[in-house]
Amino acid sequence: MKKNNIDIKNDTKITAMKARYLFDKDYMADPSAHVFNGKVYVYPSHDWDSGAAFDDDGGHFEMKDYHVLSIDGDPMTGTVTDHGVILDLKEIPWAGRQMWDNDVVEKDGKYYLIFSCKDKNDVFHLGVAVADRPEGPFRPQPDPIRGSYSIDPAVFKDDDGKVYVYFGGIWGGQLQWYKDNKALKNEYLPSGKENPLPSRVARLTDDCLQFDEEPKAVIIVDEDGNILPADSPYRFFEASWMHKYNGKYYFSYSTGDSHLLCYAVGDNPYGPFVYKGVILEPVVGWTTHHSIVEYNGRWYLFHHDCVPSEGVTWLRSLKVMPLEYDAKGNIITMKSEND
Ligand code: FUB
Repeated sequence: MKKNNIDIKNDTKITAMKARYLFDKDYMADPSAHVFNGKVYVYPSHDWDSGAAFDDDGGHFEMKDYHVLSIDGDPMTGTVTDHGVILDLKEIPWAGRQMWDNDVVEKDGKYYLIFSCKDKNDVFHLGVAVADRPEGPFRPQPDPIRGSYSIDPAVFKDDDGKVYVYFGGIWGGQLQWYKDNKALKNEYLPSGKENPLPSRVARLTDDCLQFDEEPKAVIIVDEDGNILPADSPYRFFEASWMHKYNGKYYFSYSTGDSHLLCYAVGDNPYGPFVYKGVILEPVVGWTTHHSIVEYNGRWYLFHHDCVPSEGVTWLRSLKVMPLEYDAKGNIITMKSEND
């Protein structure tokens, strides 16, 4: 049987996995989790009810600051601490509005928060803010990363110390405004059997403040080497993440309008990545977004849903659940269950 995208999905067994709501005192989303100094830190977006109307470009996500959470011990049971505001829109010289997803990497004892935000002309870029501790406070750079565009940065430090940022998101994330890293006169969103818009990856400079190279396309192929087409429900939309398992590079992402978290596996940080399957079935709410982290020999999927806000898609709540692999290194497909 030809292993096309649909077959891969239809063959899949779905495991219901109990998830924990991490923080019930506030709405937060897009969790980027990392272990720093033996503790899990979670860098989310900070949702609030701004009154902005819902639209297809995410105008209702009008976030204006970032917090960081830390967890004492096991993510499923440990006490969660909110360390408060680590960066405010008002402190970023170039920013206009909408502080969307962010992520943090540690390099040579400093912590670099890479974040997506619109400039004063309503164009998304990636910015950097630097701290001496994972809890911040983070000091923003005066300008965005040169040549950066779109949203959802995920930072990955490889075993050799090199740092890569994966980024991009279509529709409200503006990825369709660019081709070959240049702004288009007219935006273009591929459809049907055309190649889809890919996520991008670029190595960062040693000081983690700029791209060290032109961003490259993150190509996802099926097991026959064919690029997943634009009309595939498993194609990239936004929310890139990278982790390494048994020496392989696992690129995971949200499929946006088909509401899945999927993954693909490659042999190096640039890919190509071979599509492997669905990590998480759709959650309540339009967006789904995640990170994957190992803590004390166990793996966890951080994500969000809108159950506590009763489906208000711009008021999301953070969740965590165990993530498991089979003997071949495939991630077990899950459904997020509440207590
Ligand atoms: O939080 C705003 C946007 O919603 C993120 O950038 C996307 O990934 C989606 O989760």
